[in-house]
Parts: sequence; structure tokens; C-alpha cells
Amino acid sequence: MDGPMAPARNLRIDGDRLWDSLMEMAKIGPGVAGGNNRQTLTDADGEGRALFQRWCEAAGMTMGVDRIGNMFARREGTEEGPAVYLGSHLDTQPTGGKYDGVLGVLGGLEVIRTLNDLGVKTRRPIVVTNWTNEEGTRFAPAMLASGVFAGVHTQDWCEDRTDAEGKRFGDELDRIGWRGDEEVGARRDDIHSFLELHIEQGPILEAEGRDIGVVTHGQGLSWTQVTVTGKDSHTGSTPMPMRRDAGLGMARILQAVNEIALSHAPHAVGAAGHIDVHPNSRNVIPGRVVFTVDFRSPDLSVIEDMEARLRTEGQRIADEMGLGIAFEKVGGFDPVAFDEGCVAAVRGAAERLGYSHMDIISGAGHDACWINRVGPTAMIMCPCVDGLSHNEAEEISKDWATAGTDVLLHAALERAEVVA
Ligand code: HGY
Ligand code: MN
Ligand code: MN
Repeated sequence: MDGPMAPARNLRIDGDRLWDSLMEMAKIGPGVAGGNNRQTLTDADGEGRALFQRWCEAAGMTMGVDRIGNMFARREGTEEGPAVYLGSHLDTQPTGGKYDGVLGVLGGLEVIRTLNDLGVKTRRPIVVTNWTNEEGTRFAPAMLASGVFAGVHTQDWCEDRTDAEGKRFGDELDRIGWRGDEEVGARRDDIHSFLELHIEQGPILEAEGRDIGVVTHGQGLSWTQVTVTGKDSHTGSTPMPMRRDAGLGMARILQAVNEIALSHAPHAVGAAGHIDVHPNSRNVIPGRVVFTVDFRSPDLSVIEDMEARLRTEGQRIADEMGLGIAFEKVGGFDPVAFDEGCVAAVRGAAERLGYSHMDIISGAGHDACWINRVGPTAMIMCPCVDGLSHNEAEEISKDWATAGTDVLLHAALERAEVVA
């Protein structure tokens, strides 16, 4: 039987409308292979934000924007007081997919559109968010603006982050005209719940044949930027014993990174996705290489062990090769346990709706990992094809998107309380 708080089982979102909105947003900042390159604080990001705002206002919502561009579209409840927040991020990787982050933002909008269609009122207000710079690809670290909102980073530190061309976050935010007037974090006490719908970005749900991931935890993340220095010299005329090859040093360190992660199988992972080689000329031995090692695990002690071994192994390799080496922690967050009440609302919604589901730990980082510090938070995941993400070929089915958003609707209604 449905409890007094549980909305009717037949309450469903409009999957076709959701899919049309996903495809419309995907036209902004297209990639070169069918995905998206809508990096944070670019003109394309500004365009995507404007489209989202137009859609929200057309759905009768009022938009608030804070001083680092976090967007908050609000649908009033029958009473004042803390709101149920939905949402995720609209920024993408340079070779990103159409659904990473976007499904959570437009899924939240679809919840509002459905409530409007059916004339459903909720006691609590509902707010749909777009968090600035979740990806951390242009301005490190990831989940930057939700981190400021949660009090993990200062606004000044955030605004001084620079991209590969030396452009400042704060200047780029002003350039695209998305600096709002709300104080960052002023809404912390307004968060009754935060529910983030996101694609899994891994292979488990599809492999297990489940429609819904009930995310109980998020694994922790560590980003260490490593700078290895040797000596630029001619790749042809420099005898091998005289070389101080920073590129070779990096290669040996990355081999060690792989072995360190595998030593904590099956859950730990490690790799370097960002690598800058200087001077990056075909006939110059690299005198300097800068790369970021990304370690992750559900277990904090494992992350700390991997970080420590990177430094000792890296220093040993550099000393052996006569190279210089420097380490800088440029991002990270501890493993997260989501709010049991919110997790139960997600699980109960999947059960009521008859969707197959399983508990899962998020392999990727999400804004929810920071917002969990300031308000009861949980995540809903849907499968993605072959578990592929951060790749333009990222793909989901309309059915998966619809199921995830149906669960978001029902979990949100349980937390926002339907008014008969
Ligand atoms: O890095 C992450 O896990 C996220 O996709 N930004
Ligand atoms: Mn994401
Ligand atoms: Mn991502």
C-alpha cells in the first residue's frame, strides 16, 4: 500500500518531453563526434544557462543566481521553509557526452513540468539547481562551485583558479555575464534535501540489468599534480647516458601509479588524465612534465596510502634518474555516506514504481558529494551504454532516462510532501 506521503504509483514524468529537452540542450556546445564540448564559463556554457533559465521561467519558476554562477530555479510550495533541491551540472568535459550532469538538471526541470501539468502542489518549495564547474576540467578542482557553496573552498580561491591559458575563473564568469547577486552559501539552511539524478558512468547497472542505482555512498577522490624537471636537449645528438628525460620519468611514475592502484584491487583506481609536456617538440627531450594523478577509493585509508606511496615512489624514481620532482595536492574529497532518509526515499520510489534497482557506490565525484555536508542528500543513477562516459559516444536510452526521472519525481514528492 502507498503510505500517506507516497504519491500515486501512476504519477509519471513525460519521457518524450525530457528526451526532447536533452537533445535541444545537446545542440549547444556540440563536440566533434556527437557529444558535447560545453566547458564551464565558455560562451557555450552561457548559452546553455540561458536556455535552462528560459525553460524554467516558462515553467513558472523564479531564478536565483549566486556570485559564482550557481543557478537556483524555484517552484513555490504551499508553505514557506526549507526546500527540496534537485539538479546537477550543465558543464561538460571537452569530449563529453550529452547526459553527464545534464540529465540531473533537465530531469529536475521535467519534475516541475510534470507537477505543473497535473496541478500537484507540495508543502515544501522545490528548487532545481545548475552547479558551476562540476567537471573541473577547465578550472581545477572538480565540483568547485558546489564546494564553495558547502564551505569547503573560499570564493576568492575559486575565483583565482586559472585555466590552461591563464584566464581566471572570476574574469570568465564576468565575461559571460553569469555572476549573480546571491551570497554563495546563503541557501545552505534552505536545503531540506538534495536529490541528484546522474548517469552511472560505469558498467555495473547495465551488466546487472537494473534500471536504477540507489546510491548509498560516493568513493573518495585525490588529485595530486606532479611536476618532473629534467633538461631540454636534442633527441638526436644527446647521448643516452647524458639525458635527463622528464618524459621517461613520468612514464615510470605512471607505471608505479598503476601498480599502487592494483595493489588495492578491486575497488581502488588510479591514472593520469591531464599531462602537459614541455616544450612538446618532436625533437626535444622534455625538460619538464606536469601531470595530475587521480586516485579514488571508497576507503579513506586506501586513498591516503596511495597518495603517500606516489610521493615516495615518485621521489625514488626522480632521484635515480637525476630529475627534480614536486607534488601539489590540487583536489580531493573523502568518501561520502549519503543520508539514510533520502536514500530510503529513492529506494522506496523505485520499488513503488516497479523499477529494478540495486544499491551502488558512485565511482565518479558529484556535486552531491559536497552538498551532503550541508543538507540531507542522496543520488539516483541510471545505466549508461557499456558504462562509457567522459567520451562523446556516451549513450543512454530514453527508457533509462525516464525511469531515473520517475524515481526523482517520486523521491522529491516524498521529501517535499504532496498537498492533497
Ligand atoms: O571527476 C569526476 O568524478 C566528475 O566527473 N567530475
Ligand atoms: Mn557529472
Ligand atoms: Mn563528468
